[in-house]
Amino acid sequence: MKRRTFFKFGLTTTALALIKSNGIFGKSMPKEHPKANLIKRSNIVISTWSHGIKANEEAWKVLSDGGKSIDAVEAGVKVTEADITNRSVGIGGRPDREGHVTLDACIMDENSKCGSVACIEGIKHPISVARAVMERTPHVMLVGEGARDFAIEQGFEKYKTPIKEVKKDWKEWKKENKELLKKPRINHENHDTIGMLALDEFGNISGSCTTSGWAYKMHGRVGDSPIIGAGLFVDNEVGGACATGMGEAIIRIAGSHTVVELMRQGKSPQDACRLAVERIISKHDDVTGLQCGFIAMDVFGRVGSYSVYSGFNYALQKEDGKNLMVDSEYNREW
Ligand code: SD4
Repeated sequence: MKRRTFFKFGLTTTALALIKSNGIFGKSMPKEHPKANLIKRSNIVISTWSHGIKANEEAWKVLSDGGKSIDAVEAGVKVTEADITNRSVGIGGRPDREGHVTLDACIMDENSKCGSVACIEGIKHPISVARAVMERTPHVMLVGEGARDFAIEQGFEKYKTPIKEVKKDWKEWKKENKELLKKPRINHENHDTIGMLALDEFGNISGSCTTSGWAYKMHGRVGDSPIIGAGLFVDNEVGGACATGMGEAIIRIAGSHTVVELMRQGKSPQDACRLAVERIISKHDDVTGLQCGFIAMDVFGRVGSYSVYSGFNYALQKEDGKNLMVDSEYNREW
């Protein structure tokens, strides 16, 4: 081979290898699912409650551009976190009893890598901080001041909370609820946590979950949403699940992990969600007013959902271009 030809060939091969390992823009190339030949190769995104519609739209942009599910689930729920009219997720969220808006979030990718922040205050995008915990630290979970310090050090945007309207509501609430810790009624009007699952064209599933938690909770309370296995769980060999509703009940059965393990045993996403809800019911003497719901997706692109009470719904976007609300099946009426 002539020196010039060799040089050209060598350069091209090196460039190709670099693009293959790092992508054109320095990002790593998405890996295909190990069972890619068995999996329906289409994009799907689902997310809890009607705020999921807008979140899905953003996630869909990433997926339809050939992006990875982990990028889609982060971009999607950031829309909800930034919506100051939302009272149960992100910067517009309601505070705890002491007036602090403490946020919980977690994220999990197709390689079972995960990151989480709990009880973080004054940061606009907890989900991105959770991702940074996953990618830039040796840990999985950071909480409270430590999570906030990390976020600031990493350059994440701060945001002063509670916002004015929320502070006013909290003051009113405080006047009337000096001792009582009221359980909120969770439905599609007051919304709740956003949990999102996405399947990308490489056959890989990722998930995200973010919330301001139980309105007027005790200071320091952490719900299920930032707990891997409770509010969110993904195993790319099987599928993923997210939870919404009363976090204490979801943690008691490691809810999302339970749903994924039921799918591993061969249950459909729908049956897996139903069985997890039935397990929650079986662990409580009285489930009056206790709303919990799950959404699930398997690697074959099948989805399902189930809740204790009626009124739970989720947003579903598939390849046909429609982004629709779907009413969940449930165990009982309110
Ligand atoms: C949590 N599942 O923190 C979340 C949302 C919530 O009342 O608080 N719902 O438990």
